[in-house]
Amino acid sequence: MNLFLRTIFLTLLFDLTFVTAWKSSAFPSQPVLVPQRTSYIVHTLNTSRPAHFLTQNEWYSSLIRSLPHSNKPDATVPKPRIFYVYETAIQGFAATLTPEEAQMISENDGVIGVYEDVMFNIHTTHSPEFIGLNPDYGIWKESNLGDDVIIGLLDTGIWPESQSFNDSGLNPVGPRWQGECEVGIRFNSSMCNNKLVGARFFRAGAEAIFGSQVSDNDYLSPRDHLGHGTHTSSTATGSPILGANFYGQETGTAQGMAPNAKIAMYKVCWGAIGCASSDILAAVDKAIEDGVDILSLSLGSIQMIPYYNDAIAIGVFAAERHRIFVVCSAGNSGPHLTTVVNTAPWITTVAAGSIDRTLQANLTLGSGEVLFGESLYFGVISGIEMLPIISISFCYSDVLIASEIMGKIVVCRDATVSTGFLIQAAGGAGLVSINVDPSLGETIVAKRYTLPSLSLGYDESRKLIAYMNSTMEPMARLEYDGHTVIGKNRAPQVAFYSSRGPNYEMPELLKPDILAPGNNILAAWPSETPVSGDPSDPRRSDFNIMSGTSMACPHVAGTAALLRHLKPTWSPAMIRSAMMTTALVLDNRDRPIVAADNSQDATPLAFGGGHVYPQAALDPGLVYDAGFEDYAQWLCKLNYTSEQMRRFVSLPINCSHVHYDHSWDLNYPSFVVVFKNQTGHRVVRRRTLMKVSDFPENYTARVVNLSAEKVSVKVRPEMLDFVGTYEKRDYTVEFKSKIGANTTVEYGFAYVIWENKEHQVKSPVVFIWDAVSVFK
Ligand SMILES: *[C@@H]1O[C@H](CO)[C@@H](O)[C@H](O)[C@H]1NC(C)=O
Ligand SMILES: *[C@@H]1O[C@H](CO)[C@@H](O)[C@H](O)[C@H]1NC(C)=O
Ligand SMILES: *[C@@H]1O[C@H](CO)[C@@H](O)[C@H](O)[C@H]1NC(C)=O
Ligand SMILES: *[C@@H]1O[C@H](CO)[C@@H](O)[C@H](O)[C@H]1NC(C)=O
Ligand SMILES: *[C@@H]1O[C@H](CO)[C@@H](O)[C@H](O)[C@H]1NC(C)=O
Ligand SMILES: *[C@@H]1O[C@H](CO)[C@@H](O)[C@H](O)[C@H]1NC(C)=O
Ligand SMILES: *[C@@H]1O[C@H](CO)[C@@H](O)[C@H](O)[C@H]1NC(C)=O
Ligand SMILES: *[C@@H]1O[C@H](CO)[C@@H](O)[C@H](O)[C@H]1NC(C)=O
Ligand SMILES: *[C@@H]1O[C@H](CO)[C@@H](O)[C@H](O)[C@H]1NC(C)=O
Ligand SMILES: *[C@@H]1O[C@H](CO)[C@@H](O)[C@H](O)[C@H]1NC(C)=O
Ligand SMILES: CC(=O)N[C@H]1CO[C@H](CO)[C@@H](O)[C@@H]1O
Repeated sequence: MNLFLRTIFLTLLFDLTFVTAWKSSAFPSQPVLVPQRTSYIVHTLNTSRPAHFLTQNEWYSSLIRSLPHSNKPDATVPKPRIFYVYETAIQGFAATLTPEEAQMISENDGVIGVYEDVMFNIHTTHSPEFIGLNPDYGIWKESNLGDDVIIGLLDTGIWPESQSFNDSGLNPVGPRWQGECEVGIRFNSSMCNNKLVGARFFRAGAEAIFGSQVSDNDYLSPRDHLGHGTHTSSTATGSPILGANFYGQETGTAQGMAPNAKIAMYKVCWGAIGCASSDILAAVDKAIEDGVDILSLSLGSIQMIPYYNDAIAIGVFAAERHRIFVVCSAGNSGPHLTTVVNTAPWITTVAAGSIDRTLQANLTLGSGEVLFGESLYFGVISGIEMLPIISISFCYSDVLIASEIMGKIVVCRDATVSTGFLIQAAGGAGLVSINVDPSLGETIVAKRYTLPSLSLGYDESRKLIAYMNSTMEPMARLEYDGHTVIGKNRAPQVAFYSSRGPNYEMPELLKPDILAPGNNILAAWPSETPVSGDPSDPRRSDFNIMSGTSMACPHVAGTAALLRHLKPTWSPAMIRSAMMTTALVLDNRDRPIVAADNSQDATPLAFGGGHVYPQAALDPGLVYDAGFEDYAQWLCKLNYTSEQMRRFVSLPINCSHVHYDHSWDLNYPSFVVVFKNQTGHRVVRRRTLMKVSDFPENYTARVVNLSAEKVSVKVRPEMLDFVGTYEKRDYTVEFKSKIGANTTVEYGFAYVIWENKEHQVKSPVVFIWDAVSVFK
């Protein structure tokens, strides 16, 4: 993977159905928003405050006053210029500044970082049972469904009237909770309850950049207009609702992963604008103070930002130090390599997989052949007669000629919801969206078209094209009865759009960490928001089906809530380790999980440890722990200067004093080994295991060497005996390349497994042969 490709593949990390809609400027009623001003987050070291300032605020105001033109009246610069003061996640403030002013501020003593405010984007019920949760036994029952754990979500807000946030039967929140239910448009304190315990909104950062456009098409309050935050919150913690469905599909009980856990919503994302990093940081700052246990962020940057310039990575590092489990979506820029974002080791990074449910629809061809697709269209279309079918590569408005498509089924590549509107308006009878890009494979992102429609994967699309080639008068019939089919497909599969490793910032840290359900997920939806997100769509529903790593992230947040409740002493790293080492690498057919884009076995670069399996995570046997000291040493290993180190660690750290030999590595539950060109290149890694089971246990090491002809792997010692709980043991693994590297980058894979009769503690290993130093 070369570096040039990397930048091209960065796309919006948003629900895909919205992404495609946006790309084709589907919503003419929503103007393209143009930034009006620049603003910056100024990171200070509070111990360096000059003595004559009594408070941080005095010092910050004086920094602004010291700017050359700060006293000149300038109507375009808002007053006051400082719009946030940060006290918990970092020390510092956010202010409207020109780039030149930001540069001047950065030269002051005690200012350790100045980060331009950048926009992040949101990455867009059956799933609990699919991942092995059952109300009658196991982790759900034992954990009291996550009672008393508070999950903070940074998102687009929440629709408090949804039955998913009904607090019937829940205990009041404990006194340690300091959160608030902020008042705003259509939102007041009565809307919080024993389920939704806090709701705040942060818009000063977005307003500093975009002005009052922030409130266009959105509520100036924690209320959700876009729908994304309502969907993710109910996925993490929604109360059970019998018979939840989206126009008859996915009928069943909808409930979140931790149905008794409590929610705190921090609205930081605004309409078409996105989420300003200064607002996200302000929310993290508050969430730490409020007392959340878990932070779930289904959003990310559209650029790769080094950790030392990433205000979010720096801010959530403080959250981790408060023992908050931080989980983020990996991004929707797959299947290309080196696209994963949110990769700091104190963040758990989640990839998206499919579930074993298809929203089945058939396309019967004139030849009698039946093609299988999926549909979210909810009207009755079965029994319609055979209709002529016409193919129009990309269905842009200028090529849709009414006289040509009237009464016909129109075949389009990668159709959007608005394409559907155009076809409908021109008198088309139906829509078949095809995929002719093999790299997108068989993942079907069901879209909310308004006319009879279905979408086909790559293989079925090829068959349709061949049929249409073979006859002068192609005919077809859409058939669809509104039922979902369970267990028909191999699942999970890694969704094509799920972002992949290697980790650009630090290739020797495997990201993403874990896979969770993210494709075609049913969850709560604001009852006043159009189901397709398009303002001209008249359809409304209390539930909706969405896809993206955004939907995968809250599944892991909910799982963490169950673990936090049952294992209150476990650190965030222990919780992550438990999930990663017990994750599944086989699917519902007991075959290796495949990647939907090429139907090949998926690798740890796509799914980290594998598919999350909460029941097993409760009893992992052994865990890899890590904390502040480990992460600080790891930052040293990135060769950060002491200036850059101070952004994470307020005490001065001189990295050349940090002792580590060549085998030093972060105590992470996975391995990435980068080999340079010479044959026989040898790399040794050290890890420390901690026993969390109650009884003395011995473990033996086993290596699954999928690349055995290219690498030899030796674990020392081969056996470990543990007696007391929380006892620790060290081991090393030697990896030796049997081949030299070539000019292209190559990959190999293995698993290091510690096991006995009761437990299996499995770590994925990725080998990268990189002769040309594509990776740092
Ligand atoms: C500086 O900030 C830290 C938290 O980062 C806090 O514990 C400490 O009390 C602050 N010191 C001063 C002088 O404000
Ligand atoms: C919450 O659920 C309970 C039990 O299902 C029901 O009786 C009650 O009306 C619901 N509350 C609201 C506000 O809808
Ligand atoms: C909050 O709003 C609801 C609905 O508009 C209203 O019934 C309720 O009285 C309000 N509560 C407060 C505390 O203002
Ligand atoms: C359809 O026909 C065209 C031209 O005859 C040919 O190039 C193409 O390969 C055919 N496609 C399929 C899928 O058969
Ligand atoms: C689709 O085709 C399959 C196999 O022929 C059939 O079992 C199923 O009932 C069909 N579904 C609909 C909605 O017609
Ligand atoms: C850090 O510097 C050392 C010594 O110059 C070098 O071997 C190592 O590869 C560097 N690490 C990174 C992540 O750049
Ligand atoms: C860090 O330690 C090294 C070796 O002890 C020393 O040479 C260097 O000057 C120190 N750097 C700083 C910034 O203190
Ligand atoms: C590895 O390859 C690079 C680039 O081809 C070359 O400059 C370097 O000398 C090689 N190193 C070894 C040890 O072969
Ligand atoms: C572990 O192995 C040691 C010998 O190395 C043995 O004495 C001990 O009984 C074993 N413990 C368990 C729990 O099997
Ligand atoms: C490099 O190419 C040679 C010859 O094609 C092959 O034998 C070797 O395995 C390749 N190296 C890697 C790392 O795959
Ligand atoms: C998958 C694979 O190649 N496994 C091999 C790993 O190495 C052992 C012996 O070292 C072989 O027995 C396996 O077949």
